[in-house]
Amino acid sequence: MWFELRYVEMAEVVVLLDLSISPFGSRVRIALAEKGIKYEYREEEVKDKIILNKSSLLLQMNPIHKKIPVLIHNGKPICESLIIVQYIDEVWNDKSPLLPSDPYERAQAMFWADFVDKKIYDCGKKIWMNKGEEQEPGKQELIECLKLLEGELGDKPYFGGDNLGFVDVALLPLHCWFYAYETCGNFSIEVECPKLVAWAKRCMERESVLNSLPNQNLVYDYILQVRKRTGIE
Ligand SMILES: N[C@@H](CCC(=O)N[C@@H](CS)C(=O)NCC(=O)O)C(=O)O
Ligand SMILES: *[C@@H]1O[C@H](CO)[C@@H](O)[C@H](O)[C@H]1NC(C)=O
Ligand SMILES: *[C@@H]1O[C@H](CO)[C@@H](O)[C@H](O)[C@H]1NC(C)=O
Repeated sequence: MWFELRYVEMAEVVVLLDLSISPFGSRVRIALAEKGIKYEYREEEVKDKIILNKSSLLLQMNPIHKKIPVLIHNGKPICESLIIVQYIDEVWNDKSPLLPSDPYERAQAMFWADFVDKKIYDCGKKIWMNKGEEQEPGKQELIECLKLLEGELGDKPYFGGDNLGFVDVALLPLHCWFYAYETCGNFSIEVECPKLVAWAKRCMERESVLNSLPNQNLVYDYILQVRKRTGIE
């Protein structure tokens, strides 16, 4: 009896509903890889290259937002990428902690991850959904935000300090979009924020990160499709 019970408790079934180019899904993939968790990956279907054909499982598991990523842990869904990463950190707490245990430091990490969520993707979109002079406000705002993040990084190897942490996981997937921002906007992020770009390169040396992120050309292709479809190009 005892052994059977233990066996049931230990059998973890982890499924990820995802889309390979998604920066939000990439966060969850990095966290799972850092923790060494085995899981079943399920790619949602895309039609006409840009529109998600949502699976019935996705609609059932995330009926509120109907968005990927969704982590299904032993049959129970967890939604919203940062909440999923926090959940992973709390459930698999035996290795590679992502959030600090000190309440103040923890709050700071959550603040910066929230800052990334509120700013970076939307600034990028102001660049790639516009052209010419109309891109300037987006470019300026993006650089301002990235400089604030660079200040927070300081001289640490990672936002998490000596190890990859919550803010690293939150921001890294957006780095794959930099190439598209730079190409659409004809500017260099590395010239403006060299320390941040060096940080991203350092992180990309980790297998957990490299294997969890889409190639920047795939992201650029996606953005080009959207620009063509909406008549910007
Ligand atoms: N705040 C969400 C954002 C997730 C999100 O925007 N997912 C996109 C793909 S990158 C999606 O599923 N979009 C489908 C839709 O908006 O209907 C998170 O952090 O998980
Ligand atoms: C969308 O997915 C459903 C099944 O989930 C399938 O029957 C349908 O053909 C798909 N539509 C397109 C346009 O791929
Ligand atoms: C891109 O920027 C450079 C200067 O940084 C400029 O010389 C060049 O004309 C620009 N290209 C386009 C297509 O605007």
